[in-house]
Amino acid sequence: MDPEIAEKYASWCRSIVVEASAPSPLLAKACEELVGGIGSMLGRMPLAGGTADHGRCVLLCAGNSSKLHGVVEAAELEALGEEGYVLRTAGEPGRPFVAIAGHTDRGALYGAFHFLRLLQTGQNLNELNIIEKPAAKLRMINHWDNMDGSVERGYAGRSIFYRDGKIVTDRKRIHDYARMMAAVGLNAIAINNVNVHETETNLITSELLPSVAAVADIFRAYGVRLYLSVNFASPIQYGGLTTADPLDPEVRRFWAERAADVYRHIPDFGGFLVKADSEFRPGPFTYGRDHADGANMLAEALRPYGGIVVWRCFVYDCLQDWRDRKTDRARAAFDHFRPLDGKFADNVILQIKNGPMDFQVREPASPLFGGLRHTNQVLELQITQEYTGQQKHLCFLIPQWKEILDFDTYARGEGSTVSKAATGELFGRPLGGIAAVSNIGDDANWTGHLLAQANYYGYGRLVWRPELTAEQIADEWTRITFGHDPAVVSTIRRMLLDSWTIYENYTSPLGVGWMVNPGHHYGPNVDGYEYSKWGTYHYADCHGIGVDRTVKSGTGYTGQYHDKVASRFESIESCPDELLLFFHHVPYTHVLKSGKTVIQHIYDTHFEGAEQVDKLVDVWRGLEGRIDGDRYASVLSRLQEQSKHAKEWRDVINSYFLRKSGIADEQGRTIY
Ligand code: GCV
Repeated sequence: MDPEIAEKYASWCRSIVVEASAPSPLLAKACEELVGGIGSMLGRMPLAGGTADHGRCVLLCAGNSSKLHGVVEAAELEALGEEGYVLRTAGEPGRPFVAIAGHTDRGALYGAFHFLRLLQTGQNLNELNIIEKPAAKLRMINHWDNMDGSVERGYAGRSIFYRDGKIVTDRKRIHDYARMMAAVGLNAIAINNVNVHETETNLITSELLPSVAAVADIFRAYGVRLYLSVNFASPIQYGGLTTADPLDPEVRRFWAERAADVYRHIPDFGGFLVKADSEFRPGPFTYGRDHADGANMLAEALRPYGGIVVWRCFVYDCLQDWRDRKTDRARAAFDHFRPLDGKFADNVILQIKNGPMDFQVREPASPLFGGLRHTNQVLELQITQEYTGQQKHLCFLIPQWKEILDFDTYARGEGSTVSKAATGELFGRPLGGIAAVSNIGDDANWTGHLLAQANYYGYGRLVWRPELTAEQIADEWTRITFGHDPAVVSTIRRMLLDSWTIYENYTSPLGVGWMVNPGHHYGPNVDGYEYSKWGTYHYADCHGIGVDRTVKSGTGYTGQYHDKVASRFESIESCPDELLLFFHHVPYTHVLKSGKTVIQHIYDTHFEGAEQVDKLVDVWRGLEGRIDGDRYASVLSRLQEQSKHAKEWRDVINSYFLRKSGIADEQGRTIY
């Protein structure tokens, strides 16, 4: 930190005064974070627990306190709700102080982290007046961790929670992780994979609940609630019953007993996350019941304790016949859940993936946003880079998420964004929020690719304040992580902001998706999923490519959107280029709005994308000596892998389409 700025900060941060109506562990944590954070930044520990009467200080408050009189009024404090806070510079001349005030201790904790962020990003403290509360009530992380220590779609080492079928006993890493979650504003975590296998089915049993409770204690200390993914067939697998029929009284009793046991161990347990009737997971369909029957049964069990059911909408036919041109996987979630709108209990939230397929580099927003009016919903994003380079490639996902959040569903006229639908604001739903699949593991730097940390950080920041721009988030993360050297900040910020477009350039074109190797999903394979059962096709032949999802001549998917959106996607003229092949089958000679033909666009973007990655390597090399050697080398080696691999993508995709179409590249570049 610049010594001059450090000196200024030090004058504010000599002591921390804590004010609360009752003793509070969360406030104690907030104070501990301030002391530790300030101490490590300034090299001087502030004094904690003094009074406000000795000159400049930081005043940390939860609830109303006489020290806030004339600084934060009672009504203002109350308006902050459960999690909001005020950061305000106040006090008499000569004895000013910075107030960090929440209506609750949880608000104060988030305020403390915001204050530390101000110092890390070099902000002036003289005239602070910041009032914040989160846009989304539920700000959740889903871990796809298994108890054998593996992480489904994990690219950053092994699980931090489990090893060899057990919850780890050394929980230091979990503790650090809980701090990290709170620091970026997250408040809920499901600690096991939604694909709940045999061992994990037992997480809700008396044998394992004491260790789960110990993990919940760690998260509680940072205001994060713990959830578990459950196996819908638990009554059979664990309960010794012959059925998991949600309307069967014995099954209901089973779940009621499990819920009671869970809450005996974890009084503030969040609830159950459920993947049912999806990719071979059990669910209510087996018993001729629907998803509302299934979800409501679990909701009833959790209701006495205030728990919720987060029920996933990722339901589709994964045994599709590729010859069947009528079934369209993109339609599935809406077709299953739209007819059930209004039938779910109040403590059920439907978790909806951002797009209708599965976290591809480009998809339109799911039509369930704006399509469900009477049902709580939560948007599901994927931080882990399953389809976006698996943390070997740089792909900063905030710009993608911004587009999703800002997508206008027109459900209640203009401005009916996905963000408002997910938070519950659009239809006045009591519950709502955003969840995302974690990208962390036990790698020393948490995320494998160091720069992939920016996705986790940015996720937290964005769900707290969706109006933040990708630029702001990239800037913040870069400064917090690497300091303020202008060359470093501007280079890394630019790299992050360009990376999604670059990745899209050399991978699947124009919204078509899926051209990856089956199973592990890394690397190009244009027909990898073309003749498979998964419902993921591009229909490329010698004339053209793309999926006709129109009402007029295709699968009718466009009709799931509200009129204004539906007609934009329905017509080739108004469909945006970047989603053209998602919605339409067109000849390679079709001219895009950019003025290029589809085939030339494919060639150009793939050559350009691979070149852009080479430039990323070059600009990163320009930072040598400006950042520490280890981090420099680790990112460089990932970028070098990306550069090699982008060329593989370029050549596979271009060669495939040259051979299919027989149309030469206008620029005569080498295609194989
Ligand atoms: C957890 C995709 C992934 C699966 C994942 C699934 C889901 O299909 O490839 O690994 O399973 O989505 O979201 O349930």
